[in-house]
Amino acid sequence: MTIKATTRHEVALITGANGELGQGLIREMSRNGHDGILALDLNPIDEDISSRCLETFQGDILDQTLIARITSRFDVREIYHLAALLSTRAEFTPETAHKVNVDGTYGLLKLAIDSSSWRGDRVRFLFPSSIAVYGMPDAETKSTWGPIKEHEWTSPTTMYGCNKLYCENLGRYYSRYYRQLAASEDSPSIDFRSIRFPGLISADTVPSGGTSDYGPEMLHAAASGEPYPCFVREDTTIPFMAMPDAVHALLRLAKADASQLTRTVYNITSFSLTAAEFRDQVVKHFPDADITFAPDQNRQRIVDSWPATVDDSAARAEWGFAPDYDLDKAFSEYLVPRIRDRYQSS
Ligand code: AKB
Repeated sequence: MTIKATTRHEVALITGANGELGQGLIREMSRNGHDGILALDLNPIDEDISSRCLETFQGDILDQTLIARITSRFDVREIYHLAALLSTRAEFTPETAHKVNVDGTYGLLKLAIDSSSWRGDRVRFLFPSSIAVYGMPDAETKSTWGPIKEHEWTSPTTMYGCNKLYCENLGRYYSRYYRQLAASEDSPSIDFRSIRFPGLISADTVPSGGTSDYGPEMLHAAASGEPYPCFVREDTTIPFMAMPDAVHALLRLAKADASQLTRTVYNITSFSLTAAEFRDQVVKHFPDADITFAPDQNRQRIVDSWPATVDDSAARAEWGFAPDYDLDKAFSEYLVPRIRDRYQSS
């Protein structure tokens, strides 16, 4: 009788798989021929997404039994940990946000370090962070500072920003310092890589729970013929990026040669503009758009604490980050045609 060795399928685990970034990432990975995508989300996973995955799980990243079931059946080589409560939603339920954003990430880092130890090889852990880790002290500093570097003004004012910043540090710890006092030199470690994204704009999904959402919300409202009262002032400036560039950046950083990377966290950006300039772009393509400004002082304060521009020179130099879409191209070649299709066909 031959006894078969128990082998587990090598997979990339994607949490928050049904979210904006998750959907874009899974589509791109499956287009690239990835045959080991494991999707996990609290909500049911869209049919179009699940058909591209080896297997999908509906459940909570805090559910240790579910995580153990996944590791007992699959050899997790890579983790794209996208699940999170975004900045606005997190302010309404800060303690829950801490559980999901910090405890959830901690559990997955533990999974990664355990898998690395079993394999004798570092599991790669991709972590989307955000401009929310920054906390500009006042309007004068925000408008005069120039592109912010990764180490500057890291005193966030939101629970979400604090959570992301701490988890970036945990990731760096598990990458470089875990068991630093152990007698043995070969303690396990993970290969943690993180990107601080600007506000993301997708043509396929409407964002929810973020504070940079006013940009994409303006556009989706205009395309669907709805009026939109924008919740920030006209002069509010933050950086944005079209979703395909965000997806490509994550995959590019995942593939980068570790020897080229000097840090675990990188800023990236495409274009910065004011909310009024965003409105102007929308009106250029949807002349009937009904966009007004009705600032919500509380959400305004959050966006005012985020930088107007970021310095992404390290990402460009070390792993070749270069966005395909500038402002005009993002609207005319990606957002507007796709959004028109979406609302015309629905
Ligand atoms: C949010 O608004 O919370 C996110 C972000 C900028 O991190 N989109």
